[in-house]
Amino acid sequence: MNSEDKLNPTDSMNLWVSERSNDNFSMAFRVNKVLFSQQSQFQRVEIIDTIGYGKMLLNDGLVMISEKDEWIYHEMITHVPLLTHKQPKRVLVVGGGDGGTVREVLKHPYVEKCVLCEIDEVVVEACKKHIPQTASVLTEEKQRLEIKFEDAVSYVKATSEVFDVIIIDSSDPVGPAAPLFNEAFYADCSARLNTGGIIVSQAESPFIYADMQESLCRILKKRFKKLAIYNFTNMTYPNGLWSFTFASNDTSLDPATCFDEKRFFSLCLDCQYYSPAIHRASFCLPPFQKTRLKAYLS
Ligand code: SPD
Repeated sequence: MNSEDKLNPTDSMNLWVSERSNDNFSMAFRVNKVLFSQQSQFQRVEIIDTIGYGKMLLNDGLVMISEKDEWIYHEMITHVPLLTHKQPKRVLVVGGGDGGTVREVLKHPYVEKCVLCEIDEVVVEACKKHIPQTASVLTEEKQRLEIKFEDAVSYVKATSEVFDVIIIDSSDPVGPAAPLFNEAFYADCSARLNTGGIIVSQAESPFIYADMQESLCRILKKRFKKLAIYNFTNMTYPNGLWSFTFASNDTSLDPATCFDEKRFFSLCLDCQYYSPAIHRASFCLPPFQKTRLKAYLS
């Protein structure tokens, strides 16, 4: 038997993992091997090696990241607010236990402290072991990173720390992440922002979760004078187009235009999706989304 005759184990297994969005649509990925599967105190945590998308993290069956394109989401959730803020020194990342957002935050040398508040230690430990592409920073960074295994709702309520940028890198609004989409949580977050502070949140898809996106905008609009939404496209999340909200009480901030392009080039950020042109373009919303959200955007 020569090497080409060898059986690929997946040919015989033909195993797929799928994320079902609703009764009529699901997305499926071909599995090579299940690397990790454990019921934590909060959710089922799984890491699966797929044939086409590399390793994937799933929480309660929902795909959080894949190695193939995690950098798109992580660059956009991070560099848009950090380059819009004039001098971000203190950053809070809520959720984000895979480490991808922290990796991007710490590319900014003037960030003195990054707090990662992740409820589920199992996610962090599993990612450190199996997905170093995002999580090696969680092992290696000793100086500027503080990891708290804590419910972020309780953390932002109790802490006296203040931040220049808060990034809500949550999973979907079900299970342990559901309270991260509530008004009470954003009220506490706004109290933890320095003057001129920015809060960015993962805001689901304008195609299939438009109601949820509108509900998040309604909540943010009550707390923040400036609210915008920006989009990116990706391969891993259902339907491709996905959004982040951008909120601040600094009304002079127009995130689509007032960001530090020179800083981007001087830092030589090693980006594969984010660029100043993409930054500007990401705030151009398609009419169906703009019409739906126009009452909230400012
Ligand atoms: N359906 C996935 C929604 C986005 C989840 N957040 C991913 C966390 C990546 N750090």
